[in-house]
Amino acid sequence: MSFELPKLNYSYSDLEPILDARTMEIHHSKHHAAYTAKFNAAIADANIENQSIEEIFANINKYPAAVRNNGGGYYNHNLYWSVIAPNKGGAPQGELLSAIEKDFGSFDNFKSEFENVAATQFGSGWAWLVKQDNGKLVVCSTSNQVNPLMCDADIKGKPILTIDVWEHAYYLKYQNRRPDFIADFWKVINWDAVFKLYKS
Ligand code: MN3
Repeated sequence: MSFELPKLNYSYSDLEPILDARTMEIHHSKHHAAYTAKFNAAIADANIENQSIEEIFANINKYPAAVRNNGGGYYNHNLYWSVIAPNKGGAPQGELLSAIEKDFGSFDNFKSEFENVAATQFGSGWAWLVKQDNGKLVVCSTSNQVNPLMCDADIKGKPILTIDVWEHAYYLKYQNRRPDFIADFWKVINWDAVFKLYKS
């Protein structure tokens, strides 16, 4: 089985001005496409083409680094594109809002915690909202292309929201101002998509 670069449900310019069209185009058609191609090559080399991506991540420490780096790059960007959309933002509603309030005290507390881990992740990486096996929601960050589905991640669970804090995700518009990008990111989050992941 080989993995395919997903088509986006919006055009590269639809998330302007937060995610500018040039950043979106390079990010999807170059970075994500390269991870996809290299992941397919890495799983062919490792003879694990018959496995699901979840199975691969559950044993990621047994495989060459190329499987982790490119498999993470493939999966993490898929999730990222799926939780953002034009004309979204705001706050989650109903059951997801209740779960966030239960585990973080308030939506504002959650926002602060998520912004803090995203801003303080040293170097390249991702920040996550994760649903753990016991149902509890937690926030964490990972370096490079590690994600919470990988067996050796510090915090494990099902990722339901993520932000890419690699410089390629924001540098053309925000340059060194990662915190400004993170603050603007709330305007493009698709909470309906996050809720679907929470319930799935
Ligand atoms: Mn990226």
